[in-house]
Amino acid sequence: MPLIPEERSQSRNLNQELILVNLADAKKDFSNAIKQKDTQCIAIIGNEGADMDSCVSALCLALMLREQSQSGECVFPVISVTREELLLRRDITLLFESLGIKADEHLIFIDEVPFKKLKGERQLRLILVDHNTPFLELEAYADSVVGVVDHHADSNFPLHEALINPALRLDVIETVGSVSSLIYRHSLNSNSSVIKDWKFGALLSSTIALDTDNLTSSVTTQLDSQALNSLRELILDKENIPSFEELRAARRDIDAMTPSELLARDRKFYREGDIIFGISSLPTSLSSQVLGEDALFNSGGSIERQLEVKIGNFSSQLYFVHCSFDGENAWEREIALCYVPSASDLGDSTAKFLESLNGFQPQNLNFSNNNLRVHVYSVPSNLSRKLFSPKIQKFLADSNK
Ligand SMILES: [Mn+2]
Repeated sequence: MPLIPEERSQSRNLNQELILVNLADAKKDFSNAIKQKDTQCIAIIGNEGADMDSCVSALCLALMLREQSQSGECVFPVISVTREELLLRRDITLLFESLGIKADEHLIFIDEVPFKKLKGERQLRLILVDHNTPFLELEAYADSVVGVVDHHADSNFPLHEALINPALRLDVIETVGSVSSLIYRHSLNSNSSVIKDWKFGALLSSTIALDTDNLTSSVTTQLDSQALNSLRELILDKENIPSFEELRAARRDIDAMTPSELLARDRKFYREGDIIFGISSLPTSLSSQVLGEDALFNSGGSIERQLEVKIGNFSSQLYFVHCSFDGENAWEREIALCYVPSASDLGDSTAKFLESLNGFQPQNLNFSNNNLRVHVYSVPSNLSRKLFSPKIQKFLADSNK
């Protein structure tokens, strides 16, 4: 059903339209499939941070898998945030705009997918990209996960086996700089026609460049280099594709964002036992931005009404803000710990734990009132969020014992 009929695809200019036509078809097929009871709805979805890797990998993989889907199956990509939240990711909006990808015509957002209904009708299948355990919002649909393509540590999350078409079975977790490189490799063996569209190359190459800092970052692997170099050949003569520098600047562009947009922009939630904690990332220093007059925390919208940061039915008990920025001489990082002081001892014990960590220097930026306490630390510059969050998870797991 979702296969592009032969006549139609030939009547169009393959190099111009294929990605846009197929994304629009995916959206239409999705709208029909969710109204029926007998169609398997196979959602390809990135992680909740909805960075470019998550969004682009979901789009490109879905486009390829659609060509291999059978009747009774509807494969579609899902942007893992709302339409409003996507606007806060200016690297992605810049890239999509330059390629003619429009929210209304081409994209399906997480809040448009009736997950509960689809699960109830046993129609739901999830293929996770750029993560391999369903994030909090999708926790209730864990038993619908049928596939993963990822580069994070393998959580050995069990895949549901009641699939479907063997062509759609994917269980790929490899340490590479970008999931988009894995998607590129998949395209080499896929006979897919969408890869003939230069926009496919533009999407994946932009993402790999950002994820690997143009192949200079330590996460870069041979596959990333090979993928980026080959993909760039496909788009050599194309104009209007934003450059690596433009995309990187757009990624860091937080101009005119409100405090709560800043926090929402790249937020993730984690669960450890009964405890839920959130982490936001900022491309700026807390020291310069925060706890001053235009404060992120003590302004009216203070850390989203004193830490009642909610996702669905959950409310997070601890909240971290992870900051990465160009310091005076080098790349620097800071972490703020925020919590409601009266709620439990958890915040205080977490503060003690952070102080015990190597390289955590408490800063004189702490903020406290009856409703909110904030501790700020300067931390080692190599402490990415990916490295930091497991430390917190382990600490919380140990304190649960
Ligand atoms: Mn990624």
